[in-house]
Amino acid sequence: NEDVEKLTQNPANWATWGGDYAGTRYSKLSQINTQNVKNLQPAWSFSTGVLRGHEGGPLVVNGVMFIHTPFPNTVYAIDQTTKAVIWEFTPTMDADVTIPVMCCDTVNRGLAYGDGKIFLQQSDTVLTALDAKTGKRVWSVQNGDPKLGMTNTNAPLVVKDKVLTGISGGEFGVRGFLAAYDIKTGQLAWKGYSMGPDKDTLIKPGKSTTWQDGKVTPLGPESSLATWKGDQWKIGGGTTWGWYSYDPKLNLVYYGSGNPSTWNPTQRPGDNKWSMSLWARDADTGEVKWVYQMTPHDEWDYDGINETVLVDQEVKGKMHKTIVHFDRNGVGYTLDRETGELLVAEKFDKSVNWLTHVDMKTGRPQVVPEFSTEHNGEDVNTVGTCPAALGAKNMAPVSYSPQTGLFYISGNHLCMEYEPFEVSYTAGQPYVGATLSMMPAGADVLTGKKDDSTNLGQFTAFDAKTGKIVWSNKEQFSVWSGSVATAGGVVFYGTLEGYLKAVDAKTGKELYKFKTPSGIIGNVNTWEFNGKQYVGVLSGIGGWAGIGIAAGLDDGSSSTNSEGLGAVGAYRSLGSYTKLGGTLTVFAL
Ligand code: PQQ
Repeated sequence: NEDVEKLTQNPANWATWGGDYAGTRYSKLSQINTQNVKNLQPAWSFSTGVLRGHEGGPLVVNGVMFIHTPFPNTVYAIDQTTKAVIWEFTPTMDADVTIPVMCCDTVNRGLAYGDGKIFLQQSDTVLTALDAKTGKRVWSVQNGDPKLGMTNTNAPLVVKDKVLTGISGGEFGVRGFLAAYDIKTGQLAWKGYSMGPDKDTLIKPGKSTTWQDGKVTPLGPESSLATWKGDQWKIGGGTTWGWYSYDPKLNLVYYGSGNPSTWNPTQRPGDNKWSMSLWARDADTGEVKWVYQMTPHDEWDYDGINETVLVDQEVKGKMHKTIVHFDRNGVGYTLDRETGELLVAEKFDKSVNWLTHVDMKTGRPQVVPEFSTEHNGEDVNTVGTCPAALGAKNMAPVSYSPQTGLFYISGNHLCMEYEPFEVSYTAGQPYVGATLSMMPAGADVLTGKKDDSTNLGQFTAFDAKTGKIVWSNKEQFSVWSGSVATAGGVVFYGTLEGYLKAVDAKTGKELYKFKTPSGIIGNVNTWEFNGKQYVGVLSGIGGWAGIGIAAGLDDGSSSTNSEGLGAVGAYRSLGSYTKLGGTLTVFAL
């Protein structure tokens, strides 16, 4: 979409979740720099009136700010001069049908702008287009059925004359897809499923490719069906609840698909393609250009949905249009985004132990049998697997600075116990099939050597050209907030205790911190208004890591409490640092 592209080229705006179509989360603004960031002050704040986990971040388009809340998904347009609400919109949704099928808090990752409209992907799967000037609904379309376990948490993305959205529900046996709707009418233009027959996945045998035998190889017919038993693919997961990026020159959209359902691997023999995969699809037709599966036959819930960042880099002496992806499974992948050639695959946290390495020829992880939950079997507790199910990194998007050539990763540092059990499918009911608990990794990020560290997270700078960690700062809790890198040489991120932090992009040195009213799981965004650079973030504890506080699950019993799919026990002490509450805090010099 030319309008969106133009808006994102002007750093006064923050017009897409990633700041640009490439998802770099880099701002050319430099008024706030490494020297003066210590003088940063909160400029104003705004309470959203909602208590649960606040993901995503403010959009700023031509001076107007748009913010959103978790369920009930209220949208506010705010005048930055008066700080007055220009309009607000709250959709009508059935809480009793929607909230019970949201796996990991009632989060929403944000809005999209395009064609004079704000696109809101509601929790109940309804996709709504609002007039950006008035907040009046232009159209709505039903994207899924909550009665079948479908919900939505993702931010949409406007590409050309379409708006892209996905689906959540991997813990309910939902079959994932990416859908494109017409921005004017809401009519479905195409829908590409993560699994099933080629006519559903929009894979063109002989033309769509994958990485195999050390080369880009055309896919044969029915490449997904062959990797499932019977018709299990119909409830196979591979949902698409993360972030989508777009390369206007190649006209390709990129994203990742999530875990295969159920979490019990013994019940679903085969590679379960194309769950856990990176996808490149034609923006006009949805046809698959290439697809690459990172974690075949998942045994740990390492959803492959994390963001894809599109930057051009020299790898092994050759320039490539690359796609960079830091997966839940602990591996940072660099591929050629035009061809799908696998270039680099290295761990971005060396405590990761479920694989020795990725075989660059087959593209497959070399699994350590000790940590194979299938090898150990149903009703057997596999202990000491790192990372934990919530990954070496969860959904909080990375940032990239062209000044340093580095990626900045919001990371987790936990291991887990995982016990799969037999589960049967009932539409609309949880289809998890594993009991989990999670604990600190107790190992060094840079070496993987065991130590007595208790930190649950870190913020890491990584070189995706070489696959090397450059620096890493320990954090007491997981970093569940998306970062932003700026031309001022500063990188900003939030912490679960609620600090907004600024660090030096080159060294990681902490330059500033401020405690916001609640834990931060939102993305830090930056923009300019009346000649001044602002930094803004939503705080409001929740998400999977904060589910104990957000949903009030903690009964205070044992430190390995498996409630909240293992998160309650691991993050128990978070309650001593932060409490519920949604607030936007805006900072300036
Ligand atoms: N959501 C969060 C969060 O917002 O903190 C964390 C997770 C989700 C996960 O770790 C998941 O595995 C997950 N899985 C699905 C799915 O499989 O459909 C959906 C979601 C979601 O929509 O929030 C999460």
